[in-house]
Amino acid sequence: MVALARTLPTIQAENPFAADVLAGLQAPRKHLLAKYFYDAEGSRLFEEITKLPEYYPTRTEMKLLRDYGSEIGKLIPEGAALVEFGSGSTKKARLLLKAAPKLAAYVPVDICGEMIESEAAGLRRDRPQLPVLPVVADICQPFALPDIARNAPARVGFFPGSTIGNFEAHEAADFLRNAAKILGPDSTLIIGADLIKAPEILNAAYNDKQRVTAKFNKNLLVRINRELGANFKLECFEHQAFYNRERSRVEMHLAAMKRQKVRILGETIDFRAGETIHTENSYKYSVESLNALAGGVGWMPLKAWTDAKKYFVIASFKLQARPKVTRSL
Ligand code: AVI
Repeated sequence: MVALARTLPTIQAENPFAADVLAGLQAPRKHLLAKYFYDAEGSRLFEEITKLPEYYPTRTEMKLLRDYGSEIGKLIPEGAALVEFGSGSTKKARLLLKAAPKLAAYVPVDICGEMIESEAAGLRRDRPQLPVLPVVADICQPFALPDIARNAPARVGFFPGSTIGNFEAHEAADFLRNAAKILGPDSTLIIGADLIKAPEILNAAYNDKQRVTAKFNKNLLVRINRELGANFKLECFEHQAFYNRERSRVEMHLAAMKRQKVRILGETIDFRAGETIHTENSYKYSVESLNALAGGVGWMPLKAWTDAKKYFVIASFKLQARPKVTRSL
């Protein structure tokens, strides 16, 4: 019998996870995409991370929303639609919704349908007057808003959690352009981002004593073993996370502790001792660099709120009206 060689484009069409993993592990610098962390166990581990003493971002952003919620809420006009990008849990939106009691709709958008449907059900129970209209979509791709949100007199986007930090600069700019198209002219955008700070604090946040972040990182290998039939030996890889000052980012890697071979989808991947798989970047911003990124694609900075230690920022932006092209006679 002739074995049919399945090409990378075929695998890509059938199973993008398989194709991305193979391409990443066969690249000269091995890497995996951070979006694949979030299977059921990865999402559970991330929830655990947000409660760790060393991981300050979630706690700090929640406090900012509690302290300045009523001020931030003033950016949401009566009758507007609030669109949350990559929402997952509604706990942050709830703090904003408190300050914006009369909305046309709250539209949580997430790739994981199960999660937003169950969160939406909870919110509908607590706010029966508020139309909660989840959209299952990739926030980096164009998608349509529900009619109520599209026809509302105003739209406000909300992108908390410093998720913007997990994008490369060009991806962040693409996301911001996509958000502008989805929200439309005159809209407002509220973004939560982690700020540049002392390396010791950043290094501790991604190397917690309980090793939950290490488990979260290694869970990617568990997922690859389970879903793609690979044979990664977890005890042969170690979690590494460090702040790269030149690039203003925390990098996460999985380092091979010795020379080894791993089988995956009929391929053999060779690892040198110490060689790493780069699994995540978490970019840290300054208020100025965030404003420059957003301003560069038409989002003009309004107001920004930071905590006393300047660990985190919630920044707001208004979509600049496109300059009218006047034709000279
Ligand atoms: C989801 N994201 C903003 C987290 C971060 O801090 O970049 C993911 C994470 N990775 C390790 N710890 C938390």
